[in-house]
This record gives sequence, C-alpha cells and structure tokens, in this order.
Amino acid sequence: MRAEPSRPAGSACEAGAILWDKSFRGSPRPVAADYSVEQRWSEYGPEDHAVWRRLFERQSGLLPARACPAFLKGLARLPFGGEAVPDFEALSDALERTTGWRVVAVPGLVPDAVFFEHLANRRFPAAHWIRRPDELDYLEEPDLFHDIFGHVPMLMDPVFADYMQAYGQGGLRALGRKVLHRLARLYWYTVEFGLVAGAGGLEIYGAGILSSHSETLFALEDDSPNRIAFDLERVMRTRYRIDDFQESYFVVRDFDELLRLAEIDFAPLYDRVAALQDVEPGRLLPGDRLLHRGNGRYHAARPTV
Ligand code: HBI
Ligand code: FE
Repeated sequence: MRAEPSRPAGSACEAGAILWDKSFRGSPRPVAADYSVEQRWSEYGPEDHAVWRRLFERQSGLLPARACPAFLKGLARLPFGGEAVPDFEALSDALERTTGWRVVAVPGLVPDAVFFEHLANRRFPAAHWIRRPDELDYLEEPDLFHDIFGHVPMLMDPVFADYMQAYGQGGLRALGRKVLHRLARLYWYTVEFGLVAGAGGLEIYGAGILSSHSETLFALEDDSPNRIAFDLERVMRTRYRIDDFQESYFVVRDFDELLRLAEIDFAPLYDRVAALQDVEPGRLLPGDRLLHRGNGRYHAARPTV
C-alpha cells in the first residue's frame, strides 16, 4: 500500500543541491536541486532483482484479466520484463519515442513543487530503490516497483500521458494557493487508485492498485468498497486512506474524460468545494452515480486507530 506523499526529507543547501538525508533509502549519492539522482543500476544486488522478479511475476499473473488494455499494451512495449530491475535510461528511450516522457531517478517522495515541475516537463520521478523481501506487501512510501511497474506503462498511452503533463501544469498553477490537497485527491483517485469502465466490465488503471497484489483483487472483486462514477467536484471533496485499501473507487468512462479536465478552469471549482464539507472515504452522497454500493465490511472490521 503506498503511503500518502508526506513531507520529503532532505534539506537544500547553498550549492542548490540537496543534502543526503539518513531517511533516504539505498546508498548515499549526490542529489541535484530537482531531486534527481543517479540510478546506479550496477549497485542492485541479487536480492533486489529477486524482489523485482517476484513482484513482476505475481502481478503478471493477475493483471491480464484485470488491468485496462492501455496498461497491458504499454507494459508489453517497454524494454523490461521479469528478469531484473529495469534500467531507467533504456526504458526512458522507449518511453520518449512513444509519448515524449522520460523517467528520472529520485530518492523517494519529493516536494510538491518539484514533483509538479517534473510532470509538467514529461519527466516521471521514480524511486531508485526497491523494497526489501520483508516489505513485499506493505511499505511506507512508493518504491521502484510501484513507480516503474505501476505508473510507467500508463505513460505509454498518449491520452493518459497528456493528462499527466496537464496535471503537473495544473499543480504549478495551484502552488501557493491552499488547494494542493484537492489536487492530491484528484491524483489519488485517478492516477493512483483509478478504475475505468472497460468493454467487459471495470478495469484497473491506478498505479497504487496495479502494483499491489491484494488491492488488485480487492478493488475489482471485493463487495466491500463503493465504486462510483468519477465526478471532479466529488473527488476533490473526498478524503482518502493512506495506509489501507480505499473505501471507495472512482470510475472514469475513458482517459479522454481525464484529459478533458485540463480544459476546465479549476479556480471557481476550488471556491465551490471550499464552501462544502469534505466527504469521508466510505460515505455516499445523494448525487453519486453508483456502479456498486459497497457493504463496507472490510473497513468495518478494521477500525482506524
Ligand atoms: N513525489 N516521488 C514522488 N512521487 C509522488 O507520487 C509524489 C511526490 N511528491 C508529491 C506527491 N506525489 C503528491 O503530493 C501529488 O499529489 C502531487
Ligand atoms: Fe504513485
């Protein structure tokens, strides 16, 4: 389960570079002002490649029947498989030829402004470190497997790739306003935990689900969560869980629906939702177009501490 982006560590110093922080995972290395680092592929050990192999094989068994075609097509066209941790330069060359995106290695979560700046320039920040074998099913923050296996294949889809850049541009426009938590909810309920209405039923496109064995099953097949037709205002009002499955998933008709968000002036929308109450993750509203009314059993059995 990926954690909500918390305040990244690391402190800027006069040279413009970021000092390595002991909370960063993996071996210390120079961190540039845009938080990019070297991937240092040769430093991955047999344990790292074995974790990649295990996670890749496990998801490859589940996703053909559950992921959206855009993800499966993107994954098939990227120059990596299940044998070893991918090399970011090689996969960036293939990605760039297709949609103009590249991957930049980073120590982990980066400040919002840095993240938006990368997305606005078609650079996807990906953690250079991969989880340990004992973190296979739960880790605090996004690792290389979540970022590369979960997010990058979707960036091979031209429409989704445009949406991700538009999201970054929207984020830069919103900086300094008190609305970043609303954008974070949009990101969370689409890019991270989004579902799409496919020809034969609901399909997964959210990276937080695609990179999680248990949530791949829960999001599509469990009776517990709500599945609600995507609505921008509703999503911007809806809180989310950072350390467990989602209580509600939002479903878009297609990725054009996401890209059309880029044509909306968010300013009046921010004002409108600011006057309304936030919505708890599992709650339903009268205006919801419900695709599945969840019974909430999973979360009822796990009271939040
Ligand atoms: N940094 N590396 C990284 N990955 C993210 O997904 C990420 C981030 N920083 C901020 C962030 N996400 C969220 O605040 C987004 O909603 C902007
Ligand atoms: Fe992510």
